[in-house]
Amino acid sequence: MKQLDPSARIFVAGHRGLVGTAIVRRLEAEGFSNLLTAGREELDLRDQAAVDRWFAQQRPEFVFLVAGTVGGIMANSTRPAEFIYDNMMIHATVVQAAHLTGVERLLYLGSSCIYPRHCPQPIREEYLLTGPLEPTNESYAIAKIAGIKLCQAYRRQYGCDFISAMPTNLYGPNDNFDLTSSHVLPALIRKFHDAKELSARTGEPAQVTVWGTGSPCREFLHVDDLADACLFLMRHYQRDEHVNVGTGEDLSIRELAELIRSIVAPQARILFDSDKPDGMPRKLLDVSRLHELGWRHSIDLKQGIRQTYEWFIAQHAPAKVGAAV
Ligand code: GFB
Repeated sequence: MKQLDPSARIFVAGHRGLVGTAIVRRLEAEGFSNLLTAGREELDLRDQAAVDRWFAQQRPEFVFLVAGTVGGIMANSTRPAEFIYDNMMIHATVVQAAHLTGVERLLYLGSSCIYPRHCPQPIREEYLLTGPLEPTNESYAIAKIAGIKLCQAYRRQYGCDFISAMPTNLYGPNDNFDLTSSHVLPALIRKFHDAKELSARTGEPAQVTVWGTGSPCREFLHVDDLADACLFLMRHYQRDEHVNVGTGEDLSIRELAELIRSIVAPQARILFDSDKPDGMPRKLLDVSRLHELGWRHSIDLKQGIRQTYEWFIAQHAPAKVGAAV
């Protein structure tokens, strides 16, 4: 069997996203020289015929399936049709084309929202499909569950070596900082940064509105740790059960807001808008399967937020680099 060595032909599906950019960065740093990518304008991953043609021409040997329509709680609840259609189609076309062209191994990336809303915590892999889903992201979760089942079905019927990883909430460079569609961590970085800037201009006290009650808990993994885990699993994991990927530690949204405030804008006041949804009360992953395989995360949350804030400033307010961090 072909190994994942630097000459392997590797397709990173979704190479412009938060996860895809981190995987490409990591593969390039390790000297992989045969990376295959395709932008949206070149290849619509929802189009089976186009995806089949692309695979037949490019002949990837390994595939990181990290493409999809993603977003935070508001985007998920207001655009459920896009979340279910785009993701189900993308997963199905890529898995089918990978099977037809004899891809050696494919890693499919899901999400921790696949688990029931009222799961025992921490969440073990076997709790999948044991209860109703969280309504704010049901469409996305159904598509992600279908992706796991696709990989398992192709393994069972055709012997394909397709594996699945379920990451917890992610953050890092190249995240989406748009306040209507982003996840909480980049949203709060932007809100505290903007509040500090506004206060400096107007002399008014800085204040930030956090959605919901602040009581839900979330676990956060830096995307460079996720990329490391994806390579680890691609190299060492060949079973059909999906694997949780996280840190095994969580904090409340209130604590997260206080942590980001301490890094970005220590003077700012925090308000809560309880008209906005809380979503899942808690979704802490049990990561013992991954630990037993021999992988652990290495980027501490505070350090990761600092680094992400530096990236944000360099991208969004380059003139102020150094001054604000
Ligand atoms: O990160 P987030 O949008 O998604 O929200 P989920 C997490 C929590 O942070 C929720 C609160 O309780 C939000 O109400 N929050 C507070 C905020 N302030 C903000 C803010 O300014 N922006 C945002 N976005 N949230 C998503 C799912 O769930 O997680 C997806 O919708 C996916 O399907 C993803 O699984 C990883 O963690 O609630």
